[in-house]
Amino acid sequence: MADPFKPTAKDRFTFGLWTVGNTGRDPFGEATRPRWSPAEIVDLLGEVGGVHGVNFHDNDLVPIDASEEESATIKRDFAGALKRNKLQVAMGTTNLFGDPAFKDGAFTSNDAEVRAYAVQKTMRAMDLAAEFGAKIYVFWGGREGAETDAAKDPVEAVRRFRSALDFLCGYSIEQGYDMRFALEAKPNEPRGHMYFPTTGHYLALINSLKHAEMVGVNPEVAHEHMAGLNFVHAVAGALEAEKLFHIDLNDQEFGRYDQDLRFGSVNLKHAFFLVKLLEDHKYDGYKHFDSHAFRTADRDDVIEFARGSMRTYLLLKERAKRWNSDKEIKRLLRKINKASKDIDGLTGDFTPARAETLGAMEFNREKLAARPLPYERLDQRTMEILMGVE
Ligand code: GCO
Ligand code: MN
Ligand code: MN
Repeated sequence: MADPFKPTAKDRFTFGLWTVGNTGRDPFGEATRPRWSPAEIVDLLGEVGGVHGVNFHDNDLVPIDASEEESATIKRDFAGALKRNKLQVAMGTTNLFGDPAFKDGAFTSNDAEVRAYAVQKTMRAMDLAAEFGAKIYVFWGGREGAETDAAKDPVEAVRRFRSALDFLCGYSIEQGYDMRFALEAKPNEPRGHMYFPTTGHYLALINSLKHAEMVGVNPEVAHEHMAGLNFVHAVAGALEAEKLFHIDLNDQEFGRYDQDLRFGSVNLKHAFFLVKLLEDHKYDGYKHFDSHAFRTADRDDVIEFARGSMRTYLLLKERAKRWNSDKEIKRLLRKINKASKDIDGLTGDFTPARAETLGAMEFNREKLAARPLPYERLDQRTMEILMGVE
């Protein structure tokens, strides 16, 4: 029998050049793996098998100081590797954090010239992403934050960020790129504090944009967990608002530095409810593994890391299906949900008549409080399904 947990391009799993290409360098130590060229990384992903596509920051592909000739060679090699490995470019993004020019932010910098340079760099990065057919463009404001609020008015920072996005939406429309933007929040790292710390902050901003319809979010497991929040609920908010345009999957211990661990490797229960949510709501966008292999990994182990990320997703997808069809779960769900068309209708659209009826109703608080909610049983059965007990 074919392995049911073997990914195919249809699963829409993607990896970034900077994720599988991560060299293991950290603030305390040098690289433990060689720097592979973009084409070599695409070959590695081809070897992994079942990957849909690859994502890049402008400077993952073309170094910031590359000459036109160097840039042309890199792009040609990269295009060749995509073709021979049958991989797409799924998403593009801009590096607005690495260069010292962005030491105090990009779109939110106090320096008008830095702000203009950041917008120009993004326009060029969008050109590059469009050249390779990317239709999703991610904005992660790596340096959009502060260590001291004496430096700038945070309200002004929000306005500057909005104005850059409005401009870049206009640029995408005018160029006919047909891109959708996905905004990625993070509470801290590399800045002490970021101006858009959670997915909820971005969901609120989007409604104030000139082209709100083309802008959504790119939530990341680790980022929401760093803030001590429930990632599943962050994604639920985005799904309900029809703004889940992209997702960054990885894992993270609560209360630690940004760890970028392999999806599902820390918090299996959270990962299960996340996969169940995405599958129940038929999320059909890209699933991007924004994580790094352990610093101890060599090339073979990086391949295992990439395979493991996809395999865990597919295993959890199967467990979610199992959960949805489980007799005991179904019985418990029926027991805990007390639907009533009549009563729900009453508190639907407001009318004075409904308010009058509702106002006159009598509720028996003791009876309501006495209703059983066997959530212990439900949660234990959930855990057992997760642990493979049939
Ligand atoms: C991080 C972020 C980045 C972004 C990437 C895409 O914590 O460093 O998650 O990996 O996702 O820059 O814009
Ligand atoms: Mn991250
Ligand atoms: Mn990310």
